[in-house]
Amino acid sequence: MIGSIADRLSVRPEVAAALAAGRPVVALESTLISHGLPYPQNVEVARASEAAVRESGAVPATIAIRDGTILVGLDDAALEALATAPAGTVLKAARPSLSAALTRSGWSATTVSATMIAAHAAGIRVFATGGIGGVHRGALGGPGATHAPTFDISSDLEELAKTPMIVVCAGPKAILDVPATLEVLETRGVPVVAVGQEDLPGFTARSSGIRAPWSVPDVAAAADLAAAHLDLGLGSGIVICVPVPADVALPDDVARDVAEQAAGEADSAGVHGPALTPWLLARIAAITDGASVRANTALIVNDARVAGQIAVRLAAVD
Ligand code: PSU
Ligand code: MN
Repeated sequence: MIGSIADRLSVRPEVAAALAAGRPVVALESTLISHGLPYPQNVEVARASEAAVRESGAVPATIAIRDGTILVGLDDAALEALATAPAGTVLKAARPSLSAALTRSGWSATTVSATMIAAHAAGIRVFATGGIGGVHRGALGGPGATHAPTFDISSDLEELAKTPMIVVCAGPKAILDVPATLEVLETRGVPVVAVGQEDLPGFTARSSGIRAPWSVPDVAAAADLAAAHLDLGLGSGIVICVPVPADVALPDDVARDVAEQAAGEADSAGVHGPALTPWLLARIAAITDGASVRANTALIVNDARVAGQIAVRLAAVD
């Protein structure tokens, strides 16, 4: 037998020491490195995210899987190896593919769901990503649908329902059916909170065009609400949404239009399953001539910085 998740963890000494002393730690995911961004932007953003967490006063722990072990905290050589691994060799590991990832050799990158599982097992409470996965367009059919429902709903949403963790992002990815994603999160007991604005942030755009279920004026208020949510022991996670930095944001209507165009093309091309999200992100990068990648990298680093600030505030009141 290979043991439980906790048995498979290898926690970097710096991270283990911080956790043991109650100092702030922020988990970072690795699928955005292997599947979400092109090289070299992927390794640059991984390094910059770690630096942003440190500038906030917390310790970063990028999580990935290598040769059957869940690494909680990657050193620079490991980040580079993951970012440069030949296309197709890195498995995208989510809750349903964790057992496969842990029983094969080589690299697997962890999505939001798999990163939450590993981070929670390691005792980490705060996690930063770019945009959470959710309900894909066409997942539920509906008016105007050209085919039967695909039921493509990210395992990120189920994980948020059952793993108590603070997830900092720039909103659900704009490629998704955002209203349906919010409805699922509400049903499953996951608070979704916008920071500094009433609108739900729209991933590479400042606004999704939808009002957020809840909003708070600043990061400190977000941290306090998130701490209260975890304290109550409800079992679910909480999503803190921080808008992409204004200087690189795509205009709201552009972000929505390209997402719709790319989703239509993916449908025609028959792309589905775990390959869909990476395909859409790459297609949108091409359509926007790299502008979406600039926004995506900036928002990831910004989320890491804010997650660090939240982790610091949590550690201070413990
Ligand atoms: N945020 C980004 N880029 C990404 C992701 C998040 O800026 O590539 C990844 C996360 O790992 C998330 C995954 O869990 O996309 C969602 O994939 P899917 O829709 O197949 O569940
Ligand atoms: Mn899916």
